[in-house]
Amino acid sequence: MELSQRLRKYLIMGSQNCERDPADILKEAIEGGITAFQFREKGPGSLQGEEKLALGKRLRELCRTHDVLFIVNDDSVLVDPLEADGIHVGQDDVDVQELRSLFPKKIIGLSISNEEELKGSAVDVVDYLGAGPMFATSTKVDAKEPVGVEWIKRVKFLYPGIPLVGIGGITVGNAREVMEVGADGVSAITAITAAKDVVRAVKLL
Ligand code: TZP
Ligand code: MG
Repeated sequence: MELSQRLRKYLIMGSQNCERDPADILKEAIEGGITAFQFREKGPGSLQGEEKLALGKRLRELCRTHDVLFIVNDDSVLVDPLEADGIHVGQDDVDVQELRSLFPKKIIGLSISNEEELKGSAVDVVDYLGAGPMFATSTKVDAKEPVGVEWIKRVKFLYPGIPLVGIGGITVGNAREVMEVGADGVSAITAITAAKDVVRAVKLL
């Protein structure tokens, strides 16, 4: 399957986003039909060191068993131990060219929030882009201003060949808008992790 299709329903999550066992949430999200998962153990309340690795291994195994893409957020040290399919970074993280030389064959994803970031990024070495925040979000402490779905159109126009997912404030209610302007997928944290019925939320997405 093409990467653009595998990124269609993309859950991002760490234990700090969960009020119950992250593995249970991931299992339900897989049952609901996510196609990709990003292990983003980051920010206030997140696990570190051995505990982070141990949780990553549990979640990795679930993804392997169900053939869901497993991407690790911004932690190149975990890519090999977790046998991740790839790594996702933001603008303030490791440079993507450096990442590409470290991981010639892994999937590399990069977040881009505006034209300046896009122009300053080595888009040619990455496999997909994450554009956002689409809408207001309180999940990421240092999230930038919402850019809206226009940003999806703009990135698709400039880089029609690269798989693109929307991120930030995406819900069951607005995911359609993001897809309709040309995104290949939607990624979400809260819309899935905080859903009363995770299976149903993923299906509705
Ligand atoms: N990057 C930009 S916004 C965001 C990240 C990781 C948080 C998205 O979380 P939510 O709960 O889906 O708005
Ligand atoms: Mg960052």
